[in-house]
Amino acid sequence: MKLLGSVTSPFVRKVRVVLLEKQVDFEWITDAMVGAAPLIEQYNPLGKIPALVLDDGLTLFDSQVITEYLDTLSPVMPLIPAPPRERALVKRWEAMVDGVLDAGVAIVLEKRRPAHEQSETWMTRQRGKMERGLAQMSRELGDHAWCTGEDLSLSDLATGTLLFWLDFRFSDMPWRLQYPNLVRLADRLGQRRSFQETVPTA
Ligand SMILES: N[C@@H](CCC(=O)N[C@@H](CS)C(=O)NCC(=O)O)C(=O)O
Repeated sequence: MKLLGSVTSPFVRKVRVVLLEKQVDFEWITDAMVGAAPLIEQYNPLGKIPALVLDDGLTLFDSQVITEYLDTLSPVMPLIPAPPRERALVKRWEAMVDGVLDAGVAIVLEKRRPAHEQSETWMTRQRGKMERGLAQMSRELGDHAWCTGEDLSLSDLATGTLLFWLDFRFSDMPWRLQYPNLVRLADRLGQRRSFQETVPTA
């Protein structure tokens, strides 16, 4: 299978981390967003990375569909539990992380527009989503070792990609001062090979 993505996308990093944790082999195509008619558009009509192209030609997107598919592929390191409530809690957490990322990516893109076209009001609205999402994650994590349930799951891997992406793109966001429990989680995740091998570069 082939993964189309970039080194800086947090959604792509989440999928790469899952691929490494699940020990699934893949070919990595990093220039999928380059050029006037980027390769990704041939695979995902929405033109968004990541996309996972299976060996039979079927292309999977978005990242939540891909992570769920990968978890069913291999029994190594189960990431989404089977019981309905536990499963929903993990999927809900992943949605919360991705929502914060959507807001963050929207701000990054807005800041790339000419200054006179940028909307402060709109960026403030996106920033509110990020701040409320992080606060909720920290509240729900509390003193637990992992975000949902007793074991490491997709919730934790997704949260790790978010937190490290904030360091990368939102270094002014004081999450490390505000949420010591998220820092502890990030410190533990950062020791995993899956995170060490997927560090974004500018
Ligand atoms: N919900 C999507 C979000 C993916 C996404 O927003 N990817 C960004 C890069 S971080 C992208 O490809 N943006 C290009 C665009 O929106 O045209 C997912 O989870 O895969």
